[in-house]
Amino acid sequence: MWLLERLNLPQQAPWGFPENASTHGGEIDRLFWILTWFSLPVLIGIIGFIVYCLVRFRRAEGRRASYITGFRASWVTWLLVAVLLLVELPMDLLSEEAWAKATMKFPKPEESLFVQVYAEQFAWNFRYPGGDGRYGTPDDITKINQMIVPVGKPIVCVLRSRDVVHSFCVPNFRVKLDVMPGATRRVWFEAAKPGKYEIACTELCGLGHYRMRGFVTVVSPEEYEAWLTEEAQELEEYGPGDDVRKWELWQG
Ligand SMILES: [Cu+2]
Repeated sequence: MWLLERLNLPQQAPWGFPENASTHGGEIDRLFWILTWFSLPVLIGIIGFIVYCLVRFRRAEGRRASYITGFRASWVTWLLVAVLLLVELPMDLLSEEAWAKATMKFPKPEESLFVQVYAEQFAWNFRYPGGDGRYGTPDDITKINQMIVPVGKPIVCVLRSRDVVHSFCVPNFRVKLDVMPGATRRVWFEAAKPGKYEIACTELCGLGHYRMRGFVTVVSPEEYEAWLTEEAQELEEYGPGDDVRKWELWQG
């Protein structure tokens, strides 16, 4: 242990998961472990079988390889059994609920905060509806690579891409969704604790892919309201920034 202390390694194991900061992240992690442990005996079985065959049927004097031709009906049965055991059981029975909750069952719109996310080479653009609650009006708040959300409120990200396929990923929230040009896709999360969490593009989207990095700052509801007021005041004082023009172009 003294060596570990001397090395001054990070508190959290670098090979583990990033800290979970969302309400549904725990379920996703559980799912990961279920699938991992489920796959382990399968992996051992397959490798064991390969090793057995390598030894048992190795080259020997006078031994000829046998060739199987044609088709046997029993193969279909074996295939179905394998699919049932290895795909249906882990996917449907064990993981469907957590997966559905994370990707399909969205929170009620009246209880959620909607943030528009526009991906482009190579930045994340965020837009908030502002005081009137409507997009495409002069009080919209726009941000580049910076998202601010209140803790404990469902956040629905409405994702679009301007050019190529990007992928919106916030590892601490266990959120990831591909963003395709021409499609509008949604993903949601609820931050469980305040902090600053990294947003990464997890789809190689061009030469500048590496700098497609942003941050979600999770604050208390009061701080969030204060931020909105501050942004509104800034808008009044200086007018909308250049990036608002981009949003106008994208709206069409
Ligand atoms: Cu990208």
